[in-house]
Amino acid sequence: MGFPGVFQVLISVVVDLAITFTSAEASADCNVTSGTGVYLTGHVYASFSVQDFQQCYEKCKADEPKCRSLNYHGDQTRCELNNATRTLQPNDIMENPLSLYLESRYRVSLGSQRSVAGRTCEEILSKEDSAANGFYWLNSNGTEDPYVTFCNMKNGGDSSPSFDLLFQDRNTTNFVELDMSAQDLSAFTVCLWFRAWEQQLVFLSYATESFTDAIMMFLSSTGLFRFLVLDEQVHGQTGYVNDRTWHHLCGKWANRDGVVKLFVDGENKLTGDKSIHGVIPGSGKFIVGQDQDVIGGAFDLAQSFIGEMTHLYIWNADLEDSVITSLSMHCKEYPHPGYIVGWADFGQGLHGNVTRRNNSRCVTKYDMLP
Ligand SMILES: [Ca+2]
Repeated sequence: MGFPGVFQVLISVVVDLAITFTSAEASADCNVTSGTGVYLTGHVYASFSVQDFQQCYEKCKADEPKCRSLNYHGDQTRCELNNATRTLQPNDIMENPLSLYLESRYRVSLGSQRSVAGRTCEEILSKEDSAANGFYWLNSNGTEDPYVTFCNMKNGGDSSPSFDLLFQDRNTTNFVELDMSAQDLSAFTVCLWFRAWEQQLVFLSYATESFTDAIMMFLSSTGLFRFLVLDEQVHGQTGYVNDRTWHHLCGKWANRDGVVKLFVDGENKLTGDKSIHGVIPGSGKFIVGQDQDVIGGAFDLAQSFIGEMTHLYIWNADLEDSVITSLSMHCKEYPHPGYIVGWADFGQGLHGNVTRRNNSRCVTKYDMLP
């Protein structure tokens, strides 16, 4: 092939691109993901001769979303349709001066569908200029099943506060401990998400010198929920929750009116039949997954938590019912401002067979993606 032919092809491609990309948005898309002098190898599902680039482009466009990108080899006027993109397969880009690689401007954005899961939130943010806070498909190590997780894009895709704790078996050695601040509480709200593997679970307990059950939340094997505040108990039937789906649990209390309320999945399932007054002392021991009968110990094996937990937050106020209901809609970090203990605080203090899984798998029915 002589030089005139080469130039003719390049000019033809440039002209075609000028025709194809007329809007600023399309040009930006082209700059990010497409390129001349390169092509994607290993993901071709159709290969055929065409008259020019425009014809190749039309073929791909007609076959979206299966066609996610195309290679146009100007020296052979050959069109190749790919079922993958450079975005997802950056190592499969090859160089050839007379080739042109193009991702469809209508392509499915990274992380928006199971088939185009990203590796990390940061990767999605770097590949998709307009990625907003929300739920995305991820496949962290490229081998496990893709899963949906919340990505905090406003924070640069930093997913370090997004993790689950797995209580792998029922054992008194499995728990997470946190020393509380010296601040006394005349009101609180505690919320968490869990996916239980069995019945009969203690979610948390807070013990101080004067109250071993300053706060305690326990679901018994009969579906009876026991909620203790300042060693006083309110209880009621909430039913079982060991169905291996994620549930939102919130308890709140205020000395002001003495009312104790429990919410499951945003619904008020239990309101105490008595007023509990007093002040919960600070500087006590907060334990996730076990009931303390003395500070930091005397756990009961039959009550140990078994399953997954995430996004436990404590506020020093009794949040409005409507706020709790809205918190139950989406499983994500940073749920409501003003908390005094956040989920990131439970990244340490893990004991026994409690393991950390990065990128929380917790989603609600509203967080599901195609
Ligand atoms: Ca206790």
